[in-house]
Amino acid sequence: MSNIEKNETAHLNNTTRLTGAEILWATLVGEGVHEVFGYPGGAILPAYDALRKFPIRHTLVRHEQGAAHMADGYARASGKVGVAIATSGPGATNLVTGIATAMLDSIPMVCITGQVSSKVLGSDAFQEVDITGITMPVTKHNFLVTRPEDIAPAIRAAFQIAQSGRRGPVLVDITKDAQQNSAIFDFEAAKPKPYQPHPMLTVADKSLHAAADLIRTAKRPVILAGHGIMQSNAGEQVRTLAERMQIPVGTTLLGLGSFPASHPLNLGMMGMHGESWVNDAIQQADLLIACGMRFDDRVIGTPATYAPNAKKIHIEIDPAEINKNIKADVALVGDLRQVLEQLLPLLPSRDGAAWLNAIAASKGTAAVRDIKNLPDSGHLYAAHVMHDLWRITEGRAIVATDVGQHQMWEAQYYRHDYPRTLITSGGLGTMGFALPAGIGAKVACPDREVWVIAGDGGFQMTASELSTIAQEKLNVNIAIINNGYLGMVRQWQEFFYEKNYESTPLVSPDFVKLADAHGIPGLAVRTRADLEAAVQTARSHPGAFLLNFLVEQEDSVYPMIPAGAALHEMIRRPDYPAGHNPLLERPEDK
Ligand SMILES: Cc1cc2nc3c(=O)[nH]c(=O)nc-3n(C[C@H](O)[C@H](O)[C@H](O)COP(=O)(O)OP(=O)(O)OC[C@H]3O[C@@H](n4cnc5c(N)ncnc54)[C@H](O)[C@@H]3O)c2cc1C
Ligand SMILES: Cc1ncc(C[n+]2csc(CCOP(=O)(O)OP(=O)(O)O)c2C)c(N)n1
Ligand SMILES: [Mg+2]
Repeated sequence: MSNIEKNETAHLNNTTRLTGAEILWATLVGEGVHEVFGYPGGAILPAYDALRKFPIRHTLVRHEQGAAHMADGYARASGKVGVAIATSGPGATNLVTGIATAMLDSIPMVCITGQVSSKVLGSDAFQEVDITGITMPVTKHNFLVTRPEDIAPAIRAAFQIAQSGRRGPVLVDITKDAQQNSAIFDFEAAKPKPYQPHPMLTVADKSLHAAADLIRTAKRPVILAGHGIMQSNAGEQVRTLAERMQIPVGTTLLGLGSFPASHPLNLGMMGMHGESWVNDAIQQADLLIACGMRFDDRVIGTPATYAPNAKKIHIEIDPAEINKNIKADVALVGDLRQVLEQLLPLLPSRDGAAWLNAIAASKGTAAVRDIKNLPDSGHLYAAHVMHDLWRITEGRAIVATDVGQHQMWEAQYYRHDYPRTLITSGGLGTMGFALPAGIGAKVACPDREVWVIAGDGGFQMTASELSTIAQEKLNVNIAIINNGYLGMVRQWQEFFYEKNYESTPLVSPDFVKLADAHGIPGLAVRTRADLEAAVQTARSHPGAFLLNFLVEQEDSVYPMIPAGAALHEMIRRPDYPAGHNPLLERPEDK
């Protein structure tokens, strides 16, 4: 029996008797949730029935994977917890890819699934799956709730777990009878005990001083700027460290934006498709200061040959990351911002000119290899698109990318000066991520310009979410980098499988017509000359707009470290015969 009427939640107090379904929404409201992404079904229907009574905007997705990626994109753009909702069975399993995507990148997210009634649990009831079992390895934690009185404590614990320490996704599976039955709702009483960091998460003075000694005496130090900088809100502290000690900074893919791209100390992205001079600097360094990054294999190449002469200081919140991929000489386990606040007073300023000059000299011709500077030969290169999009949007857009070559070109040519402006699946590399993640980002930041950049392959994995954009009337701009291939796989086939382009050429629908079928206008762009006008048309259109960029089909992402090679063993863009060098600069690019 419900005690609340439509949209009347103000009178809820700690002795109100509510249905479990109402408790669910009331708890979410109490946690500050105003937007959720979901898809209904039988086992979650009591919750949907109660939704109209609460001040929560529900975005109806077209596939539950979309709900998870939207919640993820919402979290990455805002720093808040994203919420996704699905029914039992197939609804819940459709979330799994999105949950794993969030897990690998430590994104705070709460997924709520309906479950069959507690009395039939374990009987292979209609649409029953053991979703807590299935998601155990890809969640930070999960709950199965069978009683209405347990809903508020589980949801509140889920929010605390998702946001504390190393962030991540949490799933709460709630049986249908728990949603239907009633209990006293007491938001305050459901509060979890204060988060207790692991005892290891206090930095010992000894290790702080050891780190300070290494930094003071290093001749060739490099800061490795990772995703943890944004999660710890430590951009300012990292910048102080870099500027005061004149230490160059390389960033990971997920660290892009954590340290301004235009800052003179920023070298650019490291790793498999990073800049050669960044990787060379790391290989020659005598000290690496890892700030909230986890030495992913895309970043280190072969561990045995990684930065052989460097001592490593690893500042990291999760003790499990210490010595996992790379041995740390000094481990500072804790929140990055707090650790740096303790470390900075121990560090006087330092002159880094010799090392900075050496790195600048090492750039050589690599710095002008940019294909963004290709003369207009009538061909359109993906790098043109990224570079011009960056220029036209003044680097201020939130960009959600998919996975593949276009993702790497975006990382190389869209220069991120601001945190939380790049939303991309790094760890799992989930194709189909961009469109729903971009939708989530737009819902989180309605006043920001949002661009979805997807490949022709990945876009088709979640293209059904165009309907969500139409229904929700969201102003999201979409750029499809259409190369007619599963490009990143084709590139690997070109380099390592003797150009056997098995199953990578891709026939796609006419994306402009596809958008049109959803009431979304669009344009095809074939030349760089048409690029700017098309982008401006998209930007000035009040609603969503799709641009289908028909780019050079067999271009590859350079440089590239082949999997398993050392960081300095990069494959470089091939030289071109005299007179055909496409690396010439156009005056307007300078
Ligand atoms: C096709 C493809 C190509 C790729 N190529 C590259 C490449 O060339 N270069 C590259 O860099 N990446 C590349 N990646 C991405 C790569 O796989 C990893 O996702 C990325 O390197 C991880 O970056 P990270 O370690 O900064 O972030 P995360 O994986 O998110 O790790 C962040 C770390 O910071 C810690 N942390 C979190 N919060 C805090 C806090 N408050 N205080 C302290 N520590 C904290 C976490 O525990 C974690 O260990 C590629 C991905 C794809 C799909
Ligand atoms: C769900 C999923 N399936 C397969 C892959 C493997 N994969 C990585 S990149 C890629 C090709 C992507 O093609 P497209 O979306 O056209 O982007 P492009 O590389 O051409 O820019 C594939 C198949 C993946 N990352 N994710
Ligand atoms: Mg493609």
